[in-house]
This record gives sequence, structure tokens and C-alpha cells, in this order.
Amino acid sequence: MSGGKQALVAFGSNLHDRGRFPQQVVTEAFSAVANAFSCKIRVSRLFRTPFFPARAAPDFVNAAGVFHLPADADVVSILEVLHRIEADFGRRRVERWGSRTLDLDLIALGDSVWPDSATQERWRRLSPEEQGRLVPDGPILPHPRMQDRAFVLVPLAEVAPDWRHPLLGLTVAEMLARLPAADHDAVVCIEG
Ligand code: PH2
Ligand code: MG
Ligand code: MG
Repeated sequence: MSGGKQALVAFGSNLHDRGRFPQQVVTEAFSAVANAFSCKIRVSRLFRTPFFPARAAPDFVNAAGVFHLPADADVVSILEVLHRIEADFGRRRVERWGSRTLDLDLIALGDSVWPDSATQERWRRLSPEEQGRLVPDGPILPHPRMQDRAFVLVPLAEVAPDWRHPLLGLTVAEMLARLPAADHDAVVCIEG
């Protein structure tokens, strides 16, 4: 769409919400996002993925969606809308990297780098230990861990394989190809 921005969103759920299974939650969240932004959303299939970091917790259902927003759409208001939808689906923000009924992560907004290249780069280069310890105080785009996570890239490759990371210069398909085969193989499609 000319002049607009493409929003890339990762969907995740690994807990029941009032009797609904994670796959139902994610499917209903597709419509909730489309309605909230008054747009059509292109969505991936659903995938079952092992909890990251590895621990005794239920597998996630992950998916990805892409939609177009007006050129003046801003990161902060998009996140407000996504957080409201998470809350509507019973999400309580308690534990970082914890289990959740619905997680909606803004992975990228067109080729926007937010808040700036140096900050994105610093968060992208955190050591594994720092990744577990440090929490950014605001949004960072593209999502600083997207290039590492098969549970993000496998679904995203179905809806935006050619989206190119503005700092790494790699497409989604190229980032996915760089991950170990074992990461890729652990992400299993759960529908036709
Ligand atoms: N999200 C998390 C923590 N761990 N693991 C998988 N497999 N998929 C996720 O979406 C996920 C996770 C916190 O957002
Ligand atoms: Mg997440
Ligand atoms: Mg999140």
C-alpha cells in the first residue's frame, strides 16, 4: 500500500483463557487485531513451539500477522492497542518471559528503527545473561531478538518472507535460514 507502513506482529499463547485453548485464543486475536486497526490482516498458520527459555512450562502456540497502517501510525499508540487486546484476552502482566494467555509483540513497523539505531543495536547485541536480566523501558524496533527466534521467524516467513531488517540488511527468509536446523525443526505446524 503506497505511503503506508507494514506492521509485523507476533502472536503467542500458552495458557487457557476462560476455557478457550491457546489455538482458539490466537485465532480470535487475529480478528481482534484486524477490528482494532480497522484493517485486513494476513496471517500465518499456527505453530506449536517449545517454551523459551527451555523449562517445564506448556508449549506455546505461535503465529504471525501482517497488516498495513497509515504512514502516520506511531509506535506508542500501536502498542497501546495491542496491550488493550492482550488485557481483553485475560493477560495479566506478572512475570517476564512467563506463561500468558495472549502475547502480541510488535516485531517491526515498515523499516522504522526505534528509538534510534544505536539503541536498537545495543539491545540486539546483549549477551544471553543480559537478555534475561535487562528490560528496556520503552519499545525497540525492530524487535531486538527477532533474528534469534524460530518461533517468530517461521510464522513470519509465511506472511512477510521478503521484509528486510533495516539494520541487518537480511530478509525474514534469510534470518530464518541462518538459524540452526534444530531450532527450525522444533517449530511444528498444527494445522493444514
Ligand atoms: N514468548 C515468551 C516467552 N517464551 N516461548 C515460545 N516458544 N514462544 C513465545 O512466544 C514465547 C516464549 C514471552 O513473550
Ligand atoms: Mg513475546
Ligand atoms: Mg510481549
